[in-house]
Amino acid sequence: MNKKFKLGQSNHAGDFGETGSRREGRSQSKRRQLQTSQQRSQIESHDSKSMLDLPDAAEWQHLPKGIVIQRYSQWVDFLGIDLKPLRGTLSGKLRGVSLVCGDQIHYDLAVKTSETLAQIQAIVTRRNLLKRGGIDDRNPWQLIAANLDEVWLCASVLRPALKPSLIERAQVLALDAGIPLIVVITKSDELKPSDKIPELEPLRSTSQTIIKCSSRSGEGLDELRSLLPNKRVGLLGHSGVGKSTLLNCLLNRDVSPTGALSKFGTGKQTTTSTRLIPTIEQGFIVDTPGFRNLSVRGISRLWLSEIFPEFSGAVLNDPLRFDPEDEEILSELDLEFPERLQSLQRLWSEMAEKNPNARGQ
Ligand SMILES: Nc1nc2c(ncn2[C@@H]2O[C@H](COP(=O)(O)OP(=O)(O)OP(=O)(O)O)[C@@H](O)[C@H]2O)c(=O)[nH]1
Ligand SMILES: [Mg+2]
Repeated sequence: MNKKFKLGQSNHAGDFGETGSRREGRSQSKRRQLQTSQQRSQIESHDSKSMLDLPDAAEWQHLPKGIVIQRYSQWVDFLGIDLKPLRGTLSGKLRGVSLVCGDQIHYDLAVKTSETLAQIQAIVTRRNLLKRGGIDDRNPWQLIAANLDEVWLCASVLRPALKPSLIERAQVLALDAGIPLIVVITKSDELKPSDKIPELEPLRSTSQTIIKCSSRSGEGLDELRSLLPNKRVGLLGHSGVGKSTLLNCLLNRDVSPTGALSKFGTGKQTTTSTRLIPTIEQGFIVDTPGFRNLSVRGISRLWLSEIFPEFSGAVLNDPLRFDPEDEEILSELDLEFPERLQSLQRLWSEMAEKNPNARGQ
């Protein structure tokens, strides 16, 4: 029986078969697939600027506007007029553009396929874009969500344990995106009434808003619910801190699956993709998979002075000059929370690992 093999995405697939043996064809096919993927990666290996640039949407303004719920490799789910969920493909000219939850788009109902009802023709200029540092030089950024009014950084105290460094990282990313941040301390029912959460002391001495809540006892839920109407919120936090449970409780319906805690640290989140959920009036919440780390790579160090206001310019300019183990230096700096020097040093060093492609940072 003749075995068939696929020639992949090559535009020149028809060149094969007429010449050479099947084996030759196969290796050529592989080579071409590699070339094609290299060409594609040249388009899509976004340098910092092209990754954030969007084609001009002006000529598509006559088309209806939607908002992205979730991006898949082949199509995009979005809310159309009257918040109707629709599935669409991306027009060819948007190839290589990174679309994220919360993006506003113009869609055309005249272009359908058997699986999709519309084609997305343009992305409206973003009001803001929440992103974190990328994992390698090919991906300077990992985009999280666009057009947010607030970021809620969720952190539990005990299970999983509170990591102040995650809060500092979220502060950096929110500042960089120009989005206000609220720190939401989840699972307060697990704490003794006497537990004052000393880990939060440094934050309390700043203007950072902190809201304590529990999806079990109901503490803090009314306050959070009152923030929802017309508000576009991004939910961030480690896996298992109770983001999706909180979302379900706030909306009194199961909109996002929740899971057991045992998998914390394994990298297996319950929420596996970033997804936008409509809330009250024009509001929405973007639920995200728990992050193990929020990288600040490539983000400007200038934000550090706002997150660490207790340090002088001399320390902020070069924190590594100061030995955090040296009692004399610590007493000279007169720090109420000496451990903050190490936090500052960690972020400062990571920010320096600037992506060679990142411009204007
Ligand atoms: N005690 C207590 N447990 C909670 C609370 N909220 C959530 N949990 C539990 O915490 C576990 C994780 O909850 P999820 O809502 O799935 O956590 P998540 O942050 O969405 O996790 P990922 O989707 O993996 O990022 C579940 O077993 C919940 O029942 C709470 O307020 N109190
Ligand atoms: Mg979840």
